[in-house]
Amino acid sequence: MNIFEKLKGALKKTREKFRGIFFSDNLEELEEILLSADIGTQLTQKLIEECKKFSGDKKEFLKEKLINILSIPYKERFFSSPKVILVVGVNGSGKTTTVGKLAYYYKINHNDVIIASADTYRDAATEQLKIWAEKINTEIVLSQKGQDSAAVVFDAIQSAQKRKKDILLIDTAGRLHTRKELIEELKKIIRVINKIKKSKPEEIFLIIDATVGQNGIEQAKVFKDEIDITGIIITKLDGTAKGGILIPIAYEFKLPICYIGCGENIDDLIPFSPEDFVKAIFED
Ligand SMILES: Nc1nc2c(ncn2[C@@H]2O[C@H](COP(=O)(O)OP(=O)(O)OP(=O)(O)O)[C@@H](O)[C@H]2O)c(=O)[nH]1
Ligand SMILES: [Mg+2]
Repeated sequence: MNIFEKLKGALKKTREKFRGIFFSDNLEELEEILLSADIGTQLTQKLIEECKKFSGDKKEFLKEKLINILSIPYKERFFSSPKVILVVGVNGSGKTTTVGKLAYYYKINHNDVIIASADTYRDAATEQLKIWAEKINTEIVLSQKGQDSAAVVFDAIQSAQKRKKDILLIDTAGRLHTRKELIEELKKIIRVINKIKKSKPEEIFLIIDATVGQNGIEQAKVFKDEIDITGIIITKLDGTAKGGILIPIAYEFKLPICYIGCGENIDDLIPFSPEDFVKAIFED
């Protein structure tokens, strides 16, 4: 199956929400469709106002608008080897699974990858990541419950430097007593990265579970306000009708969507393309 077919398959339920657009030129109906497709009130109003002023094919106009909204410029950064990629997000959003999939993706693209488990809060967090490492056949820096996560990251960078790895992928905790505590812990990890690497991490990916719908916007806000997020990965697009949520997220936060997760298998990660995404939700 090619990537586009896979994307279309994952977006099956989301596509159904947008389908009505084919059959309507009526602005009120279009407004209803956009609202029901998780575009949000504010952005829907804006799009409808713009549609009103446009005299040509409104569907084509909307398609172009959505592609523009999703086309946030993304520039990969590189400071020094190993490239450090920190994966953050609330509990259950799909961080550990995404670290596994990313490690596989980078590996098949000819990078020497090491992964580290800096989730020292949840029982068996390290074991879960170890299973992925075994599947991918990649090295892993393990941790123990209760250990200082920043210390784990310090060791992981040293280890990755010593072994001349291209990429260090770091899984972090999602479950702490409060959201504030979680952010403070992540800031501490970032300070340690700055100290040993003498630069920021190259990437901080925020993982958002598409099934939470509008709540994803709230999550993006909390993290973006506090942490230098470089990109978003939306998970669990398969099986949800709420895939439209990535449109207001990109619009509001101007953060690039880098990958989408569309299943629980190792290769269920698709590099994000605004054109393909919009084509997949609009086309039959
Ligand atoms: N269908 C589907 N399930 C996914 C996807 N990504 C993750 N999951 C599932 O979501 C659940 C939570 O995933 P984890 O990777 O453990 O999430 P996490 O953010 O690491 O969770 P915590 O460490 O507890 O914060 C697991 O059952 C995963 O298999 C996806 O893209 N599609
Ligand atoms: Mg996890």
